Amino acid sequence: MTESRIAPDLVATDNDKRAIALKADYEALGATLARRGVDIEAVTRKVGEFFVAVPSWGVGTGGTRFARFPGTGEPRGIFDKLDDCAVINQLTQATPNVSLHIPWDKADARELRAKGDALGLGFDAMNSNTFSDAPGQAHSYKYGSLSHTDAATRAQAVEHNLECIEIGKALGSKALTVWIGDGSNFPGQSHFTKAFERYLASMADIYKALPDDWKLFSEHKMYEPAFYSTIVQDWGTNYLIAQTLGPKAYCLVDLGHHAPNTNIEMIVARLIQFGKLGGFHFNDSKYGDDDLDAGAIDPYRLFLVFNELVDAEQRGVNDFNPAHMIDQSHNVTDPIESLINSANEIRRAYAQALLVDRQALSGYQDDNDALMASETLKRAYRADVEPILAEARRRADGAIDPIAVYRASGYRRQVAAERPASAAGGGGII
Ligand SMILES: [Mn+2]
Repeated sequence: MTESRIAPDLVATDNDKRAIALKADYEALGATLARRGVDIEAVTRKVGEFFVAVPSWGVGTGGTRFARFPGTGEPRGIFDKLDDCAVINQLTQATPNVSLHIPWDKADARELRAKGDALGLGFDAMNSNTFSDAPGQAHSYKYGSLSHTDAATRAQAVEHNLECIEIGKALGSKALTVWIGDGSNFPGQSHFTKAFERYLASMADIYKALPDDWKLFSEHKMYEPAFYSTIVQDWGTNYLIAQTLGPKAYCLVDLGHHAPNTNIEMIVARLIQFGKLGGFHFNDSKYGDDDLDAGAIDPYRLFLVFNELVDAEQRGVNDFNPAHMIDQSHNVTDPIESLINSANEIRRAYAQALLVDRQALSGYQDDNDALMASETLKRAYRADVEPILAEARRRADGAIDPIAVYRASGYRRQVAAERPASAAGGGGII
């Protein structure tokens, strides 16, 4: 029996209040979609089976390099974080897995697994950290980690990744995500080729230790913390890494890790075509790696990314099983509310992409009818699929209106009484 952090009665009572209106909205949408030849039940089923992993670091308040303004009742460690993640999953029924970050979430693996089991949570990809120094570590990562000029520093960074794999094995995880901050701040500071050779050699050592049923995700990011050059700066370099390492290596696309206006959906299509799309870190951005909530700035872009994913799914692309993870920093909102909303926005983009009339789209593409091709996408995007999302949640015992139930539950007030205010805490952004 799964432990509930919010009383199931509270969810049921709130759902009862909203059930009649939802039924009417769902039936009206169902009739509209039926006229387009879309079976709403099939869409609702698919949406209910779509899940996205929550990052453990996302439930604490984030910050910028200027300051961090902690909220109340912040999680004190990984066990509190798992409680918060369980609330998000209880209300959305969309986030049954948590992505851990080592060393921030280091704890006894048996205790972690027992806590996850009790809360109905599993563990998604493990994330290593060689972009900051852990207390007492022998070699500093100030000048890099896996690509460092010093062999002992590289070996230490490799060793840390091997430890992440070991912890992940004990937790039932099946993937390791590697993001490094390695790069340079000045022209001439680093030899591009030699540094990349060192990185590839280190990654090959990690790859060798990867269990056969695991995947290795490398995550590219254009800049920050390095401001002149970055070792894994874009999807091209990322693709070279995945190709060089072997079949268990894939590229991870963090939506915020690109220059403004980059055509990310096209990058996604390319990686799918060549079998190297590992998965996503979902978030949104206006200028840089802003780590804003998914769909908050450019929901159409999120839809266009999902349009490529659904296209691949429906074409039956071989071995197509990308990982879906959220990677955000919540600086001005309650992180639980942001993650609830983000999970819903990601499902919304998926639902809208499922509505695209792909046969019509293909015809317009063949006929070079640009206007109607674009309209075909817009027509799916304009559909208000909220009744589908709400119905999928209701059927899984989630909340029709998860934010309303969360606010009514008083969960934040309750944990604030148990968790003393802290100025520090892991507010990492990757
Ligand atoms: Mn990321």
